[in-house]
Amino acid sequence: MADLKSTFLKVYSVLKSELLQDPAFEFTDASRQWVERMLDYNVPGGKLNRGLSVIDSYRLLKEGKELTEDEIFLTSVLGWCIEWLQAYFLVLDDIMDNSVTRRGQPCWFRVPKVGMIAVNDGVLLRNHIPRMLKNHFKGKPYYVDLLDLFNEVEFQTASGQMIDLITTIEGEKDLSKYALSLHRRIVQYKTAYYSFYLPVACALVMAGEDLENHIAVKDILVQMGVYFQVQVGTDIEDFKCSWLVVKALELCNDNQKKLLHEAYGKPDPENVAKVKAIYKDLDLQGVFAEYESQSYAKLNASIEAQPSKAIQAVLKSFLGKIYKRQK
Ligand code: GPP
Ligand code: MG
Ligand code: MG
Ligand code: MG
Repeated sequence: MADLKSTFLKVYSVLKSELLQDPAFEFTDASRQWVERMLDYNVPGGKLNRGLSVIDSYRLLKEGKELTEDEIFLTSVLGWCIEWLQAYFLVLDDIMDNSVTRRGQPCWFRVPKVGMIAVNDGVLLRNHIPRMLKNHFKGKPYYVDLLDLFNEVEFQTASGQMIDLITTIEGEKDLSKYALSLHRRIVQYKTAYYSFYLPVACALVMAGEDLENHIAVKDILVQMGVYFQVQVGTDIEDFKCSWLVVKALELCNDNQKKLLHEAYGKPDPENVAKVKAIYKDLDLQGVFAEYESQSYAKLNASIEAQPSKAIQAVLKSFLGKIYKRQK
């Protein structure tokens, strides 16, 4: 595993140096240094789960057959394209959310002398993806499918980001606008497609599969992505439409509703504590445990209905990673 990660990181260096010598642009030392620093700051610093899961998924699709060096390299390139996509989203999202830190360091736009140049850096990160795909996949029969896949997923994510942003405005006016269906839509589009579906879709395309034949696989992965967000999202201070607040609004009495409306979205610890106390009174932990086991059972059944054992293995590997507390 540690070995796979170091191989993966070596591919990052290769991709970076190709981008820094892109013949379509005449780099100067200063511009090359800017891009290099920007990439090192924003691309490889996360957990790399999304990128690494392209290689894992492809291996499972090949039913454990040893991958060739070429296959490892190409799946790594696709994995890095996803990491680049994520870097692009996060650089811009941090500006939109006026965030302070990301991955334990200041957000890129807060670094001295960066500021709003970060907007253009986001655009560059996004443009690097088709350049890497062109460098390594042009001429493959599935090249256009890869371009199409990245375009589709980017569109879905930007649309999810939009509903996230406009819902927060509505919610500030009227918390009751937050409902489970809306919450689902936001996390589905904003994160599930690029985080869960995209890595497996990349592996399927590389394995020669037609994505049109795998709509059920997409649905299962998107469901897992939604569940994953439910599991991690809290965001009381940010006025976020999280599963917890939506569920609380559904279950609370009038008095609790009044308290929630007063305290939700306020940054001070007293109000956050009030919201948490209501969550506790409503036994949201128990409600969540119930939701968790139901969704696990449902996903497991959908996975077992998949005709291909190899695809079942890919999906089960994702399921096992996110439902850690399940046996
Ligand atoms: C992060 O959501 C947002 C995205 C991953 C999508 C951004 C899409 C763009 C087109 C810019 P978040 O703000 O809830 O997450 P975090 O807490 O990590 O900032
Ligand atoms: Mg954010
Ligand atoms: Mg955001
Ligand atoms: Mg968040």
